[in-house]
Amino acid sequence: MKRSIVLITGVNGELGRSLLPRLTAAGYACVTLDLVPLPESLRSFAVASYAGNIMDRYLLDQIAAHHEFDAVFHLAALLSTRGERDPELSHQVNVEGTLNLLRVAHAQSARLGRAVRFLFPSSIAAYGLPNLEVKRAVGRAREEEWNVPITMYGCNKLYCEHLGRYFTHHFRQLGALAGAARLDFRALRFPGLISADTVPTGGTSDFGPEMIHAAARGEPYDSFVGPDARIPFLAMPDAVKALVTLLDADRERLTTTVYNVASFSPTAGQIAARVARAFPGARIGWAPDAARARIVDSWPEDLDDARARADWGWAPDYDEEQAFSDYLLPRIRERYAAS
Ligand code: AKB
Repeated sequence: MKRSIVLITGVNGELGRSLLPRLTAAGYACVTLDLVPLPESLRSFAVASYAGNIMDRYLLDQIAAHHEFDAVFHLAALLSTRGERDPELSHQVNVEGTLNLLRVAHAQSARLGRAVRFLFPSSIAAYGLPNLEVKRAVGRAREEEWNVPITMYGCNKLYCEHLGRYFTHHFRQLGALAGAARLDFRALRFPGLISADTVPTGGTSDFGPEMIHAAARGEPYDSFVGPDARIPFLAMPDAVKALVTLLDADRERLTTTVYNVASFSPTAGQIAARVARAFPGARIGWAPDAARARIVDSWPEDLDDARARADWGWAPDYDEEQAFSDYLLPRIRERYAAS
């Protein structure tokens, strides 16, 4: 039987590196795209890999002409801290790049005569809370609440959620082809992600993973947020599980195009305490950067993921204790012992 083809952009990022082997193991034929070539260690997981820019519309058209993909995982993005350093570039990559992918995937739907599924990692950054008092009062934010982000990245993600909804339900609604096959856009609002295998770059939730990896390497770490800062996190295997489960979810059961997913919500101080217990020599200091800490404070302290649970059976495998004891600590120890 012909394998279903999926296109993954930004495959060399944290999510992509974990998702690619998982999709291949599930029987998908993966075509990858990233600015830099796929590393040797991941090549065997892809049926074809392209090094290029998502701004290159000609390249995207070429990929679509050569591969009849049924689904796209559009992971390429500039994260929130990087986006604040260059907001215009953030808009180009995160919005114009996404629009290019939506256009290509939409055309592919028309060619195949069926809706291509477009999986989009959105973010907790789509929320914007005005101050800590409101943040504490809100607690677990629902998808439609507090959609007033304070970062360029958050604005980009929120707008792209709307673009995806538009391409799925309203594309060219006045045109003769208004009823033709459309896209099937599905977004996940991820909290901070923590992987045992990779360290993120350019994000503002990076203080969590940076703290853990620095301690495992025996290096000192000064946190850019204070010990009371709190946002939700998800262990990387759960993020990958959420993407793959949403890919396979029955369209008829989906009541929205955007779903929160979450698991545990420690403060930075609680992460530091776990790290100190696991690595007794850990040297964690506090050197809050007011601007980055303000961004973290504008994100909710938890996400209400009731819709994902009800519509497509979302449930994380790792709570905070399991994330550390069953996944992060054993794998990180092994990783740095080997290097
Ligand atoms: C970031 O910090 O920018 C990302 C995110 C929360 O989406 N990790």
